[in-house]
Amino acid sequence: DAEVAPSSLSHKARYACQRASPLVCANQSLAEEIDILRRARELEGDAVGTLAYERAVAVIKAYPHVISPSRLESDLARISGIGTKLQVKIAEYLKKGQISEAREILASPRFRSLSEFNTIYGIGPVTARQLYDNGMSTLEHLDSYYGIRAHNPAIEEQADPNIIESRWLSIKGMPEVTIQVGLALRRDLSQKIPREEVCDMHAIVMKGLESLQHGCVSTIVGGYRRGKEESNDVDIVISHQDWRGGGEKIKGLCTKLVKHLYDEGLVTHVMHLSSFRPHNALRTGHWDSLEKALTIFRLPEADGKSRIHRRLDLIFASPEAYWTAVTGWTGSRMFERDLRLWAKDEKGYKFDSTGITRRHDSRLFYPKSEQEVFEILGLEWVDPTLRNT
Ligand code: TTP
Ligand code: MN
Ligand code: MN
Ligand code: MN
Repeated sequence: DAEVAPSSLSHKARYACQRASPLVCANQSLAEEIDILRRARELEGDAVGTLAYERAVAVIKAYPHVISPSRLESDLARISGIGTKLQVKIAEYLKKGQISEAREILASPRFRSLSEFNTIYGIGPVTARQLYDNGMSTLEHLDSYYGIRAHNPAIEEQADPNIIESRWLSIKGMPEVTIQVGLALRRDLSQKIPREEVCDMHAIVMKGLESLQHGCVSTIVGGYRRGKEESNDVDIVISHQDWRGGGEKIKGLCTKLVKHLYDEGLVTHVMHLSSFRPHNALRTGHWDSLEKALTIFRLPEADGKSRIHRRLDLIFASPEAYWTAVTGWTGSRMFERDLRLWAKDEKGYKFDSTGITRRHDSRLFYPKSEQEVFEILGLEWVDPTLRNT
């Protein structure tokens, strides 16, 4: 057996946040085959089917033994999330090394187009289907529909700093501008980011931040923190070391940092910028919101060679929300979903990136570490590298 999970985390536990899910699991190719079935449902907008297959993949990702026909029958089939339909598919995989439905999906022109469209920043499943249903099937079709020329400096580069404000406004609430940028930069943005470059980006962002506000703290979250060798973007959660009064030092810093990085030529596009949201009913009196910027970033030229555009997400949290933000942005998506479900259904807490609230008395919790987040929620510690559910 490949991976040995810490003994306290049972692979049979009901919630993904109670299980150990390594980056590469004992049945990796089976998990990937079933993920194709999930992808097809997701692209077609079948929410129930998507979740069912997502849960199935999650159970397999936490299953510590190589699955054999006898294990399937005697053990795996008894785990909730693996229904009869899925058992048939797994049995087929064990016999033939593939699932025929997955092969059919991969060969389908509609699936291919929707998949390809969905790789573009700004194009989700709904837009992908609309475009396909309007007769478009290739990225070149999208280029002409969205007015992307082979070379489009206005979108590829942002040379004039004076238009940054209007560009921010134009991108906010205008999904088609995001898609134009996504299409124009697709050759860059489709390339994965190695860990070393993630660290270089993090270091340069923090250097800029230090020049604006001394004493900030940060954690690189997302897939990088879960141990992925290559990431699709860089996610950084930022706060301030001062537990008292640190919130004031963080407020408004997101916009300041983005402007600073833009002036330095590091941030080239701002796809989304949000500051404080109105407080939520359960968390009055508490600075409960996160400031967030979704940007495109490019490292400075090195040895006369220009670097490629990368996606960079910056999340600012008040000190009391720092560890819930780190937990909430580490992922995976399924892990986060089950964390919220577990907190709500099993513990009577509301958990999200902005904090933890006990429902019956609205008490707020301010965890001082990520371990404390798990303790408050009554969960065993799960290392970030075991959250690849
Ligand atoms: P992503 O950056 O989308 O995904 P990832 O880092 O797991 O993998 P990669 O970037 O390599 O594809 O999201 C990171 C985490 O942040 C994810 O667990 C969910 C969370 N998240 C939010 O809470 N809100 C958001 O709006 C987004 C986009 C992500
Ligand atoms: Mn680093
Ligand atoms: Mn990410
Ligand atoms: Mn991200």
